[in-house]
Amino acid sequence: MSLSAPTFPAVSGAPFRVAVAAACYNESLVGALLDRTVAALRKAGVGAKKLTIIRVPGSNELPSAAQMLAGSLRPDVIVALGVIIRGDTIHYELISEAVTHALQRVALDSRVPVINGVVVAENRAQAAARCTGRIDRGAEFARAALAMAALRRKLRR
Ligand code: RBF
Repeated sequence: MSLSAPTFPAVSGAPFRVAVAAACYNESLVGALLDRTVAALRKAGVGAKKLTIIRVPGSNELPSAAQMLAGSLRPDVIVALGVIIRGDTIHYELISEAVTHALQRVALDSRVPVINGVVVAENRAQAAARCTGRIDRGAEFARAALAMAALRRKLRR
């Protein structure tokens, strides 16, 4: 994962409905990631009533949750948050790859952008740097979400 955060213009979140699905596995890390994502969305203007947050057991459940959210709420964008740590699972590669592909599939099938906010890390320290440390992945995911929500609104037929 790159350390250089993408730079794109700030987008106001005021017009958008945003749904966030967050895994409970590695709770302290995902909880911090969720707090940072929500803080950045709110700071960008997403109203409290336009923000839906649901929790699922682990990252493996994020694609189904995203699919359900896309079908029921029809939000402008979905953010899927999780933390997968190599040492914690022998099927680390399998889960992270499967989740990545499935989130993309949900986005393409539902036409609702899905932000892949699953932090995949070699170890707990690396994951902590991205969720609670100086690398603010939460804010990055929030910015990506609003950029995609704005793009969808602009180009949607
Ligand atoms: N879920 C995560 O979000 N991150 C993990 O690092 C993680 N490690 C797991 C390790 C093992 C051995 C197992 C069985 C599950 C793990 N899960 C993890 C949970 C997984 O995403 C899912 O919730 C369960 O497999 C139930 O489908």
